Amino acid sequence: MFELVEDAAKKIINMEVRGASRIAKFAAETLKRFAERVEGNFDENMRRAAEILLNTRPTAVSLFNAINYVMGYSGKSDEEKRRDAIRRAEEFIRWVDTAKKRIGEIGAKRIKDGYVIMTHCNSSAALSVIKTAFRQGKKIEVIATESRPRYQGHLTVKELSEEGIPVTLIVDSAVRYFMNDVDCVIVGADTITVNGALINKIGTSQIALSAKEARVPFMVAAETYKFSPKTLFGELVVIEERDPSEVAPKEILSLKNVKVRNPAFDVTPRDYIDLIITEIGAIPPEMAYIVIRERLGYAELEYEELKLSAKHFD
Ligand code: RUB
Repeated sequence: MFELVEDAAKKIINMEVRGASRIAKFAAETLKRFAERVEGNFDENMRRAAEILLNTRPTAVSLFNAINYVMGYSGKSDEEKRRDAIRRAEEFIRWVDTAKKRIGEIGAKRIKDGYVIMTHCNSSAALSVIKTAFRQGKKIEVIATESRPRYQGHLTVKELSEEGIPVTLIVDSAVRYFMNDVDCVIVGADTITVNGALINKIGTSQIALSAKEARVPFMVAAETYKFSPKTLFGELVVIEERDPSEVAPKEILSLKNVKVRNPAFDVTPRDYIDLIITEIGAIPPEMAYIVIRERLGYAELEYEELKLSAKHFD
């Protein structure tokens, strides 16, 4: 019965399914499929399924928010709970799709004709902004970093090439070299903390630093389910550190006195961020607290509930 969930978890761990919003949507879809089929004690089995999914990748809060959203089901009987869990999963899936479209529309207003835009990694939200601006007839160009060690930049250039958008691929270390040619930077988000900091693909903070120094606006495209309620209650975001074999070959890894580190994400402080483009508007990073309280609906009174789910899921 748990095979379905375990298979899905494997796909997230090996990055067959990757990117914060795809992971979140996939988790909601998996919980929906599981809820449709599960037999026996509904609560207990759903909780186990949720735990398996949550223990895949630690950094993107979208996964936690997706799971927490579906697990907020209620009902008197198992059948009622099943129906409500399915309904909530479908609601979350719709949220992912409509938010992305809206972010594209809002963000495109910040892109002028003739702009050169730099992006990092492969963010569906950032690309939604870029594609929407292009579809509106704006002549734009993109500079995409390769995003070592997993080369998500290759996915970005393929996607943009298919859309007909001119794109230049650069190595991550060439960011400052090209920054003077750039009109704005747009990246995605894995998590936005309560103090407005951004957690995104490793290298994002170097790009933000370089953009600030060159006076280039740095924008983040992030659905509101990328905002972290846990950080409102003081928890720190766990930065995933992946296997060193992704970074260096065996002959390097086996050298004496050499350590190879492979953090997958880094933290960009809010002072480096001009704007966060969400589905509810383009907001300054200082608004993160309001998003978590007013939009996601987490207030202090609900902390116990959140802690409960966190305890189950961590
Ligand atoms: C992907 C990454 C993306 C964000 C946002 O990292 O850092 O910028 O997840 O993506 P990984 P989206 O490849 O390690 O998952 O906007 O599609 O949610």
